[in-house]
Amino acid sequence: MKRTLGIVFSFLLLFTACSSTTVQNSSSTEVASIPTPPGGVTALRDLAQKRGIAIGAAVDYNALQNEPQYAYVLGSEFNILTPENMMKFDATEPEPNVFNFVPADAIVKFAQQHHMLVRGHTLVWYNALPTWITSGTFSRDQLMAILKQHIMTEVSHYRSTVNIWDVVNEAIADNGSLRQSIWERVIGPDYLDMAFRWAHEANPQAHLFYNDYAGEGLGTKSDAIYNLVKGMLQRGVPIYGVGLQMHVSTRYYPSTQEVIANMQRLAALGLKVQITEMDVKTQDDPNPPAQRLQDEAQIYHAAMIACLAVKACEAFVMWGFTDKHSWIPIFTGHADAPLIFDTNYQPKPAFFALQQALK
Ligand code: 9MR
Repeated sequence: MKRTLGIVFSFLLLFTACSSTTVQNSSSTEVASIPTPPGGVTALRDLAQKRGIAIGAAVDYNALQNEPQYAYVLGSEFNILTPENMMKFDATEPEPNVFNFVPADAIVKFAQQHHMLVRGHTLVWYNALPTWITSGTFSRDQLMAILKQHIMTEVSHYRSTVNIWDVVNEAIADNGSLRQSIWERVIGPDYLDMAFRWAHEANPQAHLFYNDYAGEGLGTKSDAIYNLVKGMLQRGVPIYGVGLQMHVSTRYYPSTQEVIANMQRLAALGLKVQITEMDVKTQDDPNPPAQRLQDEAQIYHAAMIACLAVKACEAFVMWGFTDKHSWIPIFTGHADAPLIFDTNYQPKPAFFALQQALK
């Protein structure tokens, strides 16, 4: 399968790439042609491995199924992946107690075939819920039973294949308070502790994360996240780390110093950190396109430098890898170029900036 994709992609590159170099994949002895700079370098995953971190991307299931180039670049450049949508509540339990793991299983199989880790995303979120949850009326005990069953079933299903879980996603509001959600309203604030305990019960080996956005640097929200996870540790909740999503833009991004300081204070609690969803929005940037690409590259570079500077930072994951498949144009209604490969799967300045940072 992989060899076939490699051959298909090699032919494509013969026609489309301006520069390509023959490299050897880390996972096998096969040789394939992938886009590399003129000097020729190893894949990002090999550079990252030498620096002791994993590097990866969120996976669009349809693209993985339908585009050989997508699968080829994903499997060649990265050693960790996150299913973008297929492990969410609405995808995995569309009807009460009816579970569907078919798409997520296919993504996990791809990861195994390409020697990639999987970040399970996500067990408890206010969003991506099936209508039977959002329009149902449940007592506290009923909703606790539903959530426990959901978490236990999903984590158990992936007990031998998925070792990292975003157990709770985005539970803190932008002002630092606990975000309102069906879980918070019906169960109460202790739904977070419960979720981590149930996930741990289903797979005691799994590394359990709290994951959120806009809390990468210092400020109200990152303080709230810090206090939340500190409280969990004090209560003996089995939390392993914090996911810093890193959805930033060329107009707003936290300073490297702040990100390092935030990572270090989390590490001082005994937690690991991962950059889990990085992308760089460029659509609001008044600069010419070439300048935006340089600014974007510099922001990726700085985030990688922050991760490499903190021993507890164990992974650098982007929310996709090609501008052809990003949530940002869909969500904002405007074209954008937030990732490290362009829409033709050619590496952008941001790709080379990550390479440079990893060297
Ligand atoms: O990129 C995802 C998009 O395709 C989905 O429609 C959306 C709702 O499920 O979720 C997006 O991913 C989000 C992630 O799960 C959590 N952090 C923010 C991401 C971007 O919105």
